[in-house]
Amino acid sequence: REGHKLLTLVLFVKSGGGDSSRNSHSPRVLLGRKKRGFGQGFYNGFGGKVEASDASILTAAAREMKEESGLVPTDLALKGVLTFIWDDAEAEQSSPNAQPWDVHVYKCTECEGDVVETDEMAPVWMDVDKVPELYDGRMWEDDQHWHPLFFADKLFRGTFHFEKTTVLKHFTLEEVSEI
Ligand code: 6U4
Ligand code: NA
Ligand code: NA
Repeated sequence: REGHKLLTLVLFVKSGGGDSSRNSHSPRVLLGRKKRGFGQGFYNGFGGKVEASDASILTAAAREMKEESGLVPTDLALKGVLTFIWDDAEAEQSSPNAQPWDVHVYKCTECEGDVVETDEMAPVWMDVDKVPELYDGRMWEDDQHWHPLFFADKLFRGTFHFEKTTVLKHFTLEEVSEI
């Protein structure tokens, strides 16, 4: 949308089973604890701003994934578009969140390369069924709302209004048939 900043977010999901060292057959997701910048301290997927030099939003997502995790995604699928709005006075005065963001959320199921820790992200594999434990303040507050759709492989759109950068005020979220 015009006047919105474009960003990406990639969650790499591996199906469960086949690993005898694990008790759980839950699928796993690669999260990163963000070490700097916007959302510092939160566990999240990998991503960032779409740059003018990116050929597409999808290639921007792949670029950010490589930069922040060392992995090159070979299978990315768009699952959702999330709009984030900050309407508190504090946010209006300061970038980076003075204008709404449209975050394109991708599911990755295949990557090449090895996971590395970067300046931006400390990666960690988590059982998907353990992710809700992080809804105690270690993730963005919106995640607990759209994760169930994402991990059920649904398509979705949502708008989340924040105040004071990280406090969710209200939101709308819907499953959609195409995106
Ligand atoms: P720099 O440091 O300028 O290179 P860049 O990596 O381009 O930044 P960054 O890391 O600030 O961008 O992008 C923010 C990341 O956080 C994107 O992947 C989107 C994600 N994000 C932002 N708000 C979010 C929210 N409320 N919930 C969520 N992810 C969010 O799940
Ligand atoms: Na980033
Ligand atoms: Na980045």
